[in-house]
Amino acid sequence: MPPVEVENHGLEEQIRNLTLAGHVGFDSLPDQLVSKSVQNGFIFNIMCIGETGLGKSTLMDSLFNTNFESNPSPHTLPTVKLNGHTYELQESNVRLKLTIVDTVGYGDQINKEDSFKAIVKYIDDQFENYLQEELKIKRSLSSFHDTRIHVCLYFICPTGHGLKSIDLVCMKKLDQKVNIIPIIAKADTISKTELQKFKSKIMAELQNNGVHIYEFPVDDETVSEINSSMNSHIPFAVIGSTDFVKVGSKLVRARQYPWGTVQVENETHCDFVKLREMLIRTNMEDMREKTHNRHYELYRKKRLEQMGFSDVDANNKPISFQETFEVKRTNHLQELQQKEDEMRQMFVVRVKEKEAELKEAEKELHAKFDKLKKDHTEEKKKIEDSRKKLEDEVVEFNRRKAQYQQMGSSSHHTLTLGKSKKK
Ligand SMILES: Nc1nc2c(ncn2[C@@H]2O[C@H](COP(=O)(O)OP(=O)(O)OP(=O)(O)O)[C@@H](O)[C@H]2O)c(=O)[nH]1
Ligand SMILES: [Mg+2]
Repeated sequence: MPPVEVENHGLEEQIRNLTLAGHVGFDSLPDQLVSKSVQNGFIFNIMCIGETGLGKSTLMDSLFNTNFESNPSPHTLPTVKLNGHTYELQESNVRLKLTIVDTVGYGDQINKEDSFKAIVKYIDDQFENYLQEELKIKRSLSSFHDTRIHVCLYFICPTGHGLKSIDLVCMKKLDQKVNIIPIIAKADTISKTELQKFKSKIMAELQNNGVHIYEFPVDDETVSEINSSMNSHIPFAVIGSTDFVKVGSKLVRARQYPWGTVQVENETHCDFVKLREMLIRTNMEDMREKTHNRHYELYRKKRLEQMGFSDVDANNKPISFQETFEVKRTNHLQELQQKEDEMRQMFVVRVKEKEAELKEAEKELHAKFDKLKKDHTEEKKKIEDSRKKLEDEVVEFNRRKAQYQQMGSSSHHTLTLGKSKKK
């Protein structure tokens, strides 16, 4: 057995409980942690998924009691786009960097089944960015703008008829990647009795399809009571508004109808307050933590495995990152060497081929040259023959010419004589 293990084992057994004789001061650790966190500020990223015009922007304005000044989206986009905006908010001395990501054109396409792809890609991209930062030699995670989505508010259309197939497909695709809180949008358009049935129907459908939504944690006793009671109210039926109405002496967020007024923050009118309480005031840190410890961890594990890293080797024995890296490096070098050898062999073959080709061409050229030379000699011989013939003819011609001339001069006398006789 390696000595290190023995030592560790010994150490564990040696831990003893001691009582301090007086105040030392490390009980201030939680305070140090709080002040450090406050100094750094917090990051929270929300994704709103829901059909166009379902009240996403209005609800965000209502939740954070501000005006994010978002523009309505068109209904005619060919694909779903994700649109993120980051805001710096401050409440007392706590700074919050809030990012709201909106799905633009969700559910507007004819083929709705593909709507989730852009969303899945966006969520994975944010995980990937974080992973890449984490894998850097020189990391700066404390100043890194973490854009991983901490919560996804899924806006359900208040039809009263249960979930649409796009809702189930999308939530199923996302449930291992993000904390999903389903909410019934524009809940003022559905009656009180219908709402209860609608809620149970939605929960039954989610359960039947194995969709895991985010559950408020009940393991911390300070919030377990409220969280478990709130879990039974999911999906929250919410109403948003940018209008204010005077109730008594107070201005409250409300929607006014010819027959009456719906107050956003009135718990008998809708679950808006419950959502705000759970999302912002009670469980924001839990969602940040679950995103990091559960969803990101899963992504990281898958990605590292894809890259070929593992905690155990082929024989199920623990293997360190360093060892895996060494093995990969050796394999890589071997592959490189093999490739180089192959290339070299290929090069030799190619050179030989080229040489043979060249030789062939040379041979052809020689043959061509010989033929030309032969043709040339033949031609020359022919010409020579014709010249000889011509010369012979010339000689013959001259001979005849001389002969004729001779004959001519002898007959000339006769002719001249004859002529002079005539005269
Ligand atoms: N009845 C009712 N209407 C609402 C509610 N919330 C918003 N609306 C109205 O619905 C319309 C669209 O609201 P938005 O908040 O712009 O919706 P959105 O989902 O952000 O729309 P896009 O960003 O264009 O996809 C506006 O006229 C709002 O006044 C609600 O709770 N109940
Ligand atoms: Mg909007």
